[in-house]
Amino acid sequence: MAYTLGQIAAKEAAVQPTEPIQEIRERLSKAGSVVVLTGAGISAESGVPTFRGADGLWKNFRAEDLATPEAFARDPRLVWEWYNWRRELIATTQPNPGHQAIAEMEARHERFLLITQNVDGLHRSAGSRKLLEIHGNIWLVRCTACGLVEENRDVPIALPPSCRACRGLLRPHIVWFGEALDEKTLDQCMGALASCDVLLIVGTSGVVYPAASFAPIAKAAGAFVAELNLDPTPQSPLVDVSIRGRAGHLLPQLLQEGAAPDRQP
Ligand code: BV8
Ligand code: ZN
Repeated sequence: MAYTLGQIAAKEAAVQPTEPIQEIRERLSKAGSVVVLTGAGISAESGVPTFRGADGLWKNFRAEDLATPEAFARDPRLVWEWYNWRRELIATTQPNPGHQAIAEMEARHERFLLITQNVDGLHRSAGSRKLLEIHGNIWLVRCTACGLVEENRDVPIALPPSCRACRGLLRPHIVWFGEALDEKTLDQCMGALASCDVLLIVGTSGVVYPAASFAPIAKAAGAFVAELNLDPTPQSPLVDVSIRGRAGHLLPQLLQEGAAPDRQP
């Protein structure tokens, strides 16, 4: 039987391996439970510098040098000046289409959890509520003497900041290198990773633990794991699908019902 050119093209299209973005879209549409893990890359398009990329320096300081209890004990004013600089910058930023797409994903999935390493608060501003900020939040301060935690949106915060309850020295309510994550928060992450059908990892270099262990944990538990990231990462070879690209461009495509994926501009 002779096929027309149109029939041949249709047959070829039918056997094309689904585009990676289409595969993730299909997995999400069938998923009972979805977990999303984000890092600094999702806030890059909002103007928030990343930690390790090309622009990955915060005012010429490496996070590993200043985001530590030792640095704060040695020079609390320097650490607070660094956080004031970041607060001032983050205060001028808005969520981008990547943050908004994840908030929409939460609305579409009954069982959903967003785990973010970011401290900028942009996911909450975009409407995400089923959210664990595992490294804390730059708008929260904690008293080093009595442990009081409260929101403080002063930009800049007057230095040295003191606790309104006991006058103790305040610190950012952020998890620094060498500090343990909140146990309950970590348990919630582990529970979600052990039972999710899809783990979507967006905008993280996958080098900071324990977040860097979440992909293999979910994979071992049987989840479909996908990565959306500008650069390849140590977890790229481990995941089922890894797509190079900008979060603000790729994430909204995951929400388009059945649309043909458009190519990177
Ligand atoms: C813990 C808060 C145990 C600070 C952060 C030696 C001594 C002590 C500890 C360790 C050690 N060796 C290893 C460790 C463990 C350590 C660790 O992992 N270190 C690394 C550096 C090796 N981890 C810890 O210390 C953790 N705690 O292990 O505790 C313990 C147990 C009991 C008792 C005591 C201790 C705590 C880790 C938390 C550290 N705090 N942040 C602050 O922000 O002020 S981590 C910091 O890095 C940020 O939170 C950030 O989110 C995180 C990870 O970075 P990324 O988000 O991935 O950002 P990065 O710039 O690296 O990558 C961005 C990616 O996006 C890039 O790949 C880029 O290609 C991509 N991208 C860019 N633009 C876009 C994009 N993608 C898409 N679209 C775009 N437009
Ligand atoms: Zn206090």
